[in-house]
Amino acid sequence: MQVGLMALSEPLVIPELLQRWTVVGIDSQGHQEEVLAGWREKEKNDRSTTIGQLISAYLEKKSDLEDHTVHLLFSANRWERVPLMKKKLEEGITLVVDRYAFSGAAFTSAKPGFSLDWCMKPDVGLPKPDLVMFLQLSPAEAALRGQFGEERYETSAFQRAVQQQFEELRKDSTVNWQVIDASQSVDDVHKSISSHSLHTVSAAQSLPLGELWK
Ligand code: 2DT
Repeated sequence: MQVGLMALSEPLVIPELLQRWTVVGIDSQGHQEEVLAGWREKEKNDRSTTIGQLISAYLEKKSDLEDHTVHLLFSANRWERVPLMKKKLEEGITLVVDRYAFSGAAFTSAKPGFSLDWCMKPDVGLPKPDLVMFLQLSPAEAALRGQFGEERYETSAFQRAVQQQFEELRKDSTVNWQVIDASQSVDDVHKSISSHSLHTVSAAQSLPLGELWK
């Protein structure tokens, strides 16, 4: 089976991959983007699921949700996509998944009163990525990038707390974590992502789909 599943912080376009695979990205709001023959379009405002709409309004600060509730909604939003993800994987399609369960665990556990263990539980058993690429950028550098500060969670103090939780998650050797230095040039970041991806996609061809955190 051709299985490649990756989580990273931005959707990925790799010309070498496009020649051979459709890349489907599903982000935290259930937005889906398909990459076909080198052409890509992101429907930024596509709110394709009811749960996705609730999450979107919360992130844009148009509504408030209790912290446990929003955590479970994020997870439910992933689970509602699992049948589609499995179908695509069985068709030999490589999935590129933006953020995925790792952001779920890291962001909520950065809030007061939440343990990492509790935060991981709802996502146990999701399709397991063959590779997780973590694009590392200091919160100070991230703050200099465009539009930072508009959405919920975009404060440097909270981002630092989230980064610490990611460091905890990365200690889990059952997941193939690769840290990419995102302060490099766009070209170098691309080269690094490309080489990790191509290697993983080829290695994953003969492997069965795993279950996350099980
Ligand atoms: P995007 O930029 O990927 O839309 O994320 N988040 C994300 C959570 O708190 N829990 C989750 O499960 C996921 C996937 C990270 C927008 C923000 O939502 C946070 C930033």
